[in-house]
Amino acid sequence: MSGLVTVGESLALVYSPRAGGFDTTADATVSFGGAESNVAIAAARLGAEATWIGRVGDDAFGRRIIRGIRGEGVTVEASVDPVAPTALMIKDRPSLGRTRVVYYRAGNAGSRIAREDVPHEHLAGAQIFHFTGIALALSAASAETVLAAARAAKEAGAAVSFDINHRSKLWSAEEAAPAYREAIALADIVFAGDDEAAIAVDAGAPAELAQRIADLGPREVVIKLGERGAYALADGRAHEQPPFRVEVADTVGAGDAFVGGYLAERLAGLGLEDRMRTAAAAGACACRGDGDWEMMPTRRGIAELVAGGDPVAR
Ligand code: KDG
Repeated sequence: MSGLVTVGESLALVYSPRAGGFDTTADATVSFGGAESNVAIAAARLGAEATWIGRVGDDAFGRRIIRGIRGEGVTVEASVDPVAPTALMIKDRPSLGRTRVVYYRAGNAGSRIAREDVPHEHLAGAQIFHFTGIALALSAASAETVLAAARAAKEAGAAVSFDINHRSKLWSAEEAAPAYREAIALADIVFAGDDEAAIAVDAGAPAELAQRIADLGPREVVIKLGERGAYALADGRAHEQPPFRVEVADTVGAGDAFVGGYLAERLAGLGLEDRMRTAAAAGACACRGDGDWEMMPTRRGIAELVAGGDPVAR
């Protein structure tokens, strides 16, 4: 059915582009977010075939999410929960340069996803199945569903991709660590920030973190280092990716853009250097404006950044 299949919660997003908390600010923009749908959108903008599977409430936010993701060329397989509402995320700026995220998501539709919402025919034909640690954190039902889907996709021949995406507002590092190790052992491709990787394995330099994660099973490990670039270890080969310099408005969603860029190039059959260059460029583009996915680049956006902005030499 699709090159890339992702499963996870997408949630309504209300954010203020101006400095000032929602206790006083009058302006708000309504959109949506969700790590797994962000990755699907990022990959689709780069030409990949992508599917997002999730559960939304029977409400305006749920309909907006479905329409918005479909509008980006992503196939949507969404169940509609008859009882629980779509989750909500609020993002404001208490002061310039500081973003504050608040969730209203406990027990909402996305965390009530169940195995019936991810029938095996939705996974058939996937070359890559992608999920994140957020889906493991939301609820036991969500964790079970996403892990069962990952196993089924793997059995059907897909590569399993896992991004730790630790959310300290959802669970503690101590609670999360064994779940991350279980997901890593199942995955073929793992993405993590260096701080996130250190939750699953002992802290260390990027090369040490990547090796420790690879020792748990995955063949490809990518350590995302934000403004310091990224480090990859794939089939025993290391690659250091310098960052692209951009003016940063908001970093939320940049990690998902990075992952979407990497997976799109992997689906296109490109090698490690190309995957990492596109990933870093996509992540940088996503930082240039507000919204969790709106700034994700097309091929033209990547080409312009690569041509115009030299990676920072360090
Ligand atoms: O990576 C960005 C996403 O995490 C965001 O769009 C929403 O799922 C989300 C979360 O939990 O923060």
